[in-house]
Amino acid sequence: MARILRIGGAQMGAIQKTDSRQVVARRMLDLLDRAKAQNCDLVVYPELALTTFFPRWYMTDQVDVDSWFEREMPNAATRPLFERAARYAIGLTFGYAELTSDGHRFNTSVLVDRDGRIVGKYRKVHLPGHSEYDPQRAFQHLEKRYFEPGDLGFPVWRTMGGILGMCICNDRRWPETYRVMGLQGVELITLGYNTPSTNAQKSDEGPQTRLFHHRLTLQAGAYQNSTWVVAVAKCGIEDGHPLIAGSIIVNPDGEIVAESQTEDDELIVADCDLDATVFGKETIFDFKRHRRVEHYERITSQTGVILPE
Ligand code: CDT
Repeated sequence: MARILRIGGAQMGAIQKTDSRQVVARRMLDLLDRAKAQNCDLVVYPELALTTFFPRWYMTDQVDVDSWFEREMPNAATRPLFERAARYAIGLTFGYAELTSDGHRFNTSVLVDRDGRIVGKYRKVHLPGHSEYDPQRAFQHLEKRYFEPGDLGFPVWRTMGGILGMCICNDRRWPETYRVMGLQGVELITLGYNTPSTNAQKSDEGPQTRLFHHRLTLQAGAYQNSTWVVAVAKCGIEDGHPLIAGSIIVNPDGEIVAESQTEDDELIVADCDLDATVFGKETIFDFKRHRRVEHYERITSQTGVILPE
């Protein structure tokens, strides 16, 4: 019998600076209701789903910075989401800014099972951008200022009848992200993203190029590891700053099977047969038979490029 997970990709349109967590949570509940109407098993929301993409704003006062972070999960704003999802027996994953009890700040996502329990946590490893105000850029991207790199690696979890993993936004551009999960047999990777529609340092790179790079990396990661990949945007114009949409679900052959059509709150749905990952994992990407780790040593021993003499 096929192991089918019906996935709802809950794309979210723009969240403005002034929108409260409660207003946003109501939109997430509405998307959850749409997922319930379509019999989804798991709903995937974007990166930093509860707020505007605040790393575009340069802040020097730590009190201002911490106003964007969550100190516990679930909390007052998100408890209704956890409770309704458990009542519907639907799993969830969403991103938020996490402030730990011992003062660490991460760009985090959680995986919640059908009983409303957090069964997985991932903290973003590849933080893009910079840590100080950069007057050369058309706009700021200060993730390196506000977050520490994740300290949990790329775990996967047995849940909902499969092996699931998470990454977040910029992680999708790095082949190592998928391969580390691929080496644990991952069958479905979820990720949320906030990707500006233009390049702050290259004025001729616009949304078409951005969407091309987005699909290219997701499709390659899925194919090369024979896994499903579900990528969900927060998109539209946030306080004057456009973010790409293009939420997609990619099958283990690297083909797009569902794609959003708007830049608003929108649910994309696909039946993801986890057994469809098996063929690739046992043939062309049977890692045990075909990988040649004796030639890959540089990948973990060296970070930057070392040019030949
Ligand atoms: N949120 C996030 O990680 N955004 C980055 C922007 C970097 S510019 C390509 C991303 O990789 O989409």
